[in-house]
Amino acid sequence: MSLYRAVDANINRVCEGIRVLEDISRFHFENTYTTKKLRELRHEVRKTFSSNELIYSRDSSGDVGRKISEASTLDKKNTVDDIIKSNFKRAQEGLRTIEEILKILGNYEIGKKYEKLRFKSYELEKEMIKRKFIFKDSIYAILGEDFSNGKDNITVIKELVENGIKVIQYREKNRDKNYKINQCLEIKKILKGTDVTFIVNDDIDIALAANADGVHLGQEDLKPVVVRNLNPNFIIGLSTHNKKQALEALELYYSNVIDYIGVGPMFDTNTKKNIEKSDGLNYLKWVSENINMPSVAIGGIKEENIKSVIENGGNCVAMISELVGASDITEKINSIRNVFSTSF
Ligand code: TZP
Ligand code: MG
Repeated sequence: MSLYRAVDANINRVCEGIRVLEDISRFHFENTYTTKKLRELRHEVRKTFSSNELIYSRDSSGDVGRKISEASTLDKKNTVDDIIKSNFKRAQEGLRTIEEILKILGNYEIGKKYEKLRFKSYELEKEMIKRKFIFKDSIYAILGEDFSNGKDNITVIKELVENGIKVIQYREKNRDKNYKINQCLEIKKILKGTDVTFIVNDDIDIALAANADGVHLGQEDLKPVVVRNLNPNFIIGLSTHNKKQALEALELYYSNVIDYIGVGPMFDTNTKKNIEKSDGLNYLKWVSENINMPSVAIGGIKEENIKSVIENGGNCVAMISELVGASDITEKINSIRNVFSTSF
């Protein structure tokens, strides 16, 4: 039956598309997480429907579409993003064809399975294009040996990663550069192959040398536009403490200079010296209603007050002492997640 030819051709097309994405994920992003997910998806596409009909129906030399496809230049691509987009499209369109045809060939249930795979591919697409950074409903952990009860940053970061924390910032105010770069290089090794985003506070030189995912800047640090020019791929965060700074930051976000803002301090904290005050939760609420860009609430956030942060529009919360200073970090993360109902 000729329609089996279409199913056969589309299983191949979908698998080819996913294979391209897998290789981008593996060799370009070095991301074991998405590579693994894509490989699983490809195997599922292959094994969900196999029948002799498919092999008997195969006739690529007689395919009327082949000549059209070989002559076409519509598939020209310029960037990695183009490759990602077009290959997800290819996989999704193919899955849709398989699904529809199987449903009318008396394989309704298998058609439904392909529908599920198509939805899986939409999820994966989101994962792959968001540059690994997850802001929504997420804990943003910040390291600091002055606050971690004698534990060094390496020990702490291992615990954070084991507990599924996805965004981690390196912040050391009282250490020399060599100490910091050595730790950051070690951290990069630990994070290799994970989907954890690694941000360095203040030190652009260290962020560049350690090949971190980004930097977090204060109002007094090097101007974000200078940093953006140093690395177009950095995730750049900027601390803000009032409406004026947030509005300026929004302009920077629109012009692709920064990627997110810090909003705070929410509450009193002893962790940061010479802190610029903010209107706390009121400021956060205003930001959540007026500043349409990713933001991270920070400053004195604890398990007990996190609910109020969420109620005032916070969805990503940064913590230093509450996390790294916890006597049991695993337990602390779990109880925070209970309040926050997040798995990140
Ligand atoms: N920026 C504003 S408040 C703050 C920073 C870095 C300190 C946050 O630390 P903690 O221990 O979570 O209050
Ligand atoms: Mg700073």
